[in-house]
Amino acid sequence: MTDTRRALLSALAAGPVPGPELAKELDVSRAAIWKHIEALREAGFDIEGGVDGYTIESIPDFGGDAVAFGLGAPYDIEFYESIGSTNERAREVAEDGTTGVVVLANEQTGGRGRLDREWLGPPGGIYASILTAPDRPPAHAPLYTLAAAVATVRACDAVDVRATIKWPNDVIVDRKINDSDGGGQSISSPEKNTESDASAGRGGLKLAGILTEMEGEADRVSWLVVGIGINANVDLSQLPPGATSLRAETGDDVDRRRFTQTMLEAYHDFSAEPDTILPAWRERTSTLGRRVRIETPNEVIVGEAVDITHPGALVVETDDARRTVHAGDCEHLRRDTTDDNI
Ligand code: BT5
Repeated sequence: MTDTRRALLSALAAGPVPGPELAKELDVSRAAIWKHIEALREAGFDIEGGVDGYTIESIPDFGGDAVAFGLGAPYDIEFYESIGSTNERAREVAEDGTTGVVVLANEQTGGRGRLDREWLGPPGGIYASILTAPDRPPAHAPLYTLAAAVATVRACDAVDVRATIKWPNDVIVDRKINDSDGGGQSISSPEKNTESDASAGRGGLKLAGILTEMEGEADRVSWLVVGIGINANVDLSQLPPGATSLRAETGDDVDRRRFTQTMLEAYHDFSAEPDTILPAWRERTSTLGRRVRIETPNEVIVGEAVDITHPGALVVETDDARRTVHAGDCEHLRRDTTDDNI
């Protein structure tokens, strides 16, 4: 998306603006404005050209221009109906030094999880890779994974899906927590994945995952790509066991445009004030206070998760020590168990 297109969308978001005024404001010709208006119409915007100027009557459900329209964060959106992996594309974009770009897709055909695992990306999802270059040391990168998780949970709040974060990178819907909430917070789940429900006690149903990749020099990140995959308007039949989607949780399609905007705006706010990330994460995690089993490349650690420390390490009290775990796969164990084999 060009700067002009972004400026045009933000000018139009403020209300009707006459073409000549737009041309002056954006320092381009009237013909250029007209071309952009036509392109927006082709992208699905309904734009009226009245006496007061151009007015946006309706916005498409999803897409690059749709998300950029009224977005309260300074990102350019590069949108694909279908792509292999938005993280892959964001890495390519990063190569020439570009930053401040979100690669966004409706479908992923070669999505990646951590450790070369697969991430299923059926159409109707939200697959977003946020490319930035924060002025921070590479060791701080995990903080941005946590920021993305909190940003996603906040967007879930806005569509009445009560999600929590399972360390380090999963956004989950914990049936047990929801069931015991009683009233206000509880969610209906019209579509059930029985196999998944069986795993709820082990850490809930996975709604979103995050994959953070970066390149850096000794003291500074060169580029950082935070890839977020959200099962939005997707049927459970298209997802692996143990997964859920926003549609399955709410019983209806959600507004992916608004969801993406809320998430990107929250992520941007956290990135601007990294000191706010850990406190916000503590408020929305379901890992702290739980018995957990963490598999790292070298060992299995079982104990109670008691805190998170900068830049995203989990503090676990085992039977004989207090351990700080920087990376691994985490499973929530039932509170009453001492066995690591459930
Ligand atoms: C993750 O890995 O959870 C990170 C997923 C990141 C995906 C985003 S989408 C945008 C961007 N572009 C990419 O190519 N990737 C990022 P991990 O913690 O390793 O979990 C992977 C595991 O989750 C798989 O092995 C499956 O068991 C499960 N899984 C795969 N697809 C899923 C889905 N759609 N929903 C829930 N679980 C899924």
